[in-house]
Amino acid sequence: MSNKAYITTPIYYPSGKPHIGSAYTSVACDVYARAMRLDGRDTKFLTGTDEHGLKLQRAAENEGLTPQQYVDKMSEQFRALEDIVTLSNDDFIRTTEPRHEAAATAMWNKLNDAGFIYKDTYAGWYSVPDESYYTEEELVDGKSPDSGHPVEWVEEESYYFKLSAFGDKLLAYYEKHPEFIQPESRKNEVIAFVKSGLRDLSISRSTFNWGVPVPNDDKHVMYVWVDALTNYLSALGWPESADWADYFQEAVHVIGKDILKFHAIYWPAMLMAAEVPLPKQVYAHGFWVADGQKMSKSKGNVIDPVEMTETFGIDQLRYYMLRDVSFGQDGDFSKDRLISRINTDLSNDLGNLFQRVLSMVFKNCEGQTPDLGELTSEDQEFLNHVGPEFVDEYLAHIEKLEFHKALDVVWNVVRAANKYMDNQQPWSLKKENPERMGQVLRVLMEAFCPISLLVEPFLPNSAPKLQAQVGFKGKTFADLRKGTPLLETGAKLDKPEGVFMRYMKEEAA
Ligand code: ME8
Repeated sequence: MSNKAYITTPIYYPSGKPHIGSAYTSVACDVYARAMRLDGRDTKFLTGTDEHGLKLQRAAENEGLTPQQYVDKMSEQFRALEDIVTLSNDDFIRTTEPRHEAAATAMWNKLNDAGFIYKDTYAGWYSVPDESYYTEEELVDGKSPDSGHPVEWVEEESYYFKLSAFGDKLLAYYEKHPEFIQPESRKNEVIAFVKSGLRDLSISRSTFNWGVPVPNDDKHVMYVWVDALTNYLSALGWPESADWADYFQEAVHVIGKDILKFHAIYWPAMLMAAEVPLPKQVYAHGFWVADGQKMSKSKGNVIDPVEMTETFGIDQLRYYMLRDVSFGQDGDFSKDRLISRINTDLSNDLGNLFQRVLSMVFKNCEGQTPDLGELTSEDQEFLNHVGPEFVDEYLAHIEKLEFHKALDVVWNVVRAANKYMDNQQPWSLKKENPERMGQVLRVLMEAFCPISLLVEPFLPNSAPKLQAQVGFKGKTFADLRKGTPLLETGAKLDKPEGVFMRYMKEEAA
């Protein structure tokens, strides 16, 4: 298995500010990247902004700015997501950067040299918000089938990509690489779409100029999606860099289900035409709605990640989004559910467990890690939950982007720890058997090592606090695999502080 990992978000259109959807995709990728790094993988996590196209040109005009001034300003709001939800991205690509324009040009030249580009006249419908072409038959009530936005009639000279030549090749590829499109239901949609027949794709525009110029024809700019998809390669220094392929073959493109066709059909076809090996996976997650309704500016029900993190905390929002809905399914964003996840899972189950145990150690064991001693069968039975298989099971879910299941694996152990504590009742041993009390607390502290490390990808701000309280700092999954004992007897501990506050429902009103 390769030691590399590469995870990407879609590059976002910087025509508004980031909303809960972009925060969601980015957090999911961040969790994967952090887990891969803790597992010792050489990891790249890429995000960025998609800055060309008619939509952005018009948005700039509306504000009286040049497109470049507009995207310079707006792209910063997406860079700010790094702080808003604590992202650990290694790079942030903007499609107006020279390194990207060079790669997009190289991609065009490869498609052209291989004979997959020709010139013709395009006549059909275009949806600017979707930056997508549609035939008459594809429209729903005369509007975009993807977003319901109005479409415009476009008639212009255009370059075409011979997408129609790739139907069978794509179907064969999906068959041979069952993991390429996930989840399964999305894969089936794509297969049905490809089987219904692919038409060649218009890939240039000549009625506006905010795009990457088509090589040797300055009347045309590239269709924004051809330019945008190439970002996943440009950030790796393709085609010049020595190691782009090492990362790209491990690429996992996480996207919303709205842009599946572009990533699972157009992109692999372009790569096949350019003779670039395909990424490992395209994973389409579901959509958030708000109280059962599609979020939209006009309805005024758009969930703002800044407001959510300021009210509830960054790690709390991250946890809720990845725990409450299985990745791949749609989700209904609910403050009540968010609060109950904070109170039940984070504050009660996890936070109180650490606080109770570590306070007892601080008060009754001279603030030092107690001795493990000779384990009883009950101790051993409990510790069996937290051996190397714990990490393996968790990681297997992360690799499949089953975030809610990875968290389930951790919370099963958290619950087992609470049960062990209730059974052993260390507080009642204080007087007659302080040694056994210390041992029970130490057994629990041993379990806190993997727990506090495995939650770190999800809770990057809180987990280090938990780790510091246990005295298990700066560790990796390789350390966990060494098995018990993970702590040193006699290590000095600080007075523990509560890490997760409870929320009262009224506070959210
Ligand atoms: O499509 N729930 O950019 P975009 C969940 N520039 N996720 C959501 C969401 C919701 N309600 N709304 C949006 C583009 N998203 C192109 C991509 S990639 C080469 C080019 C997320 O700004 C989801 O990941 O419209 C979706 O795919 C992405 O935001 C679209 O962002």
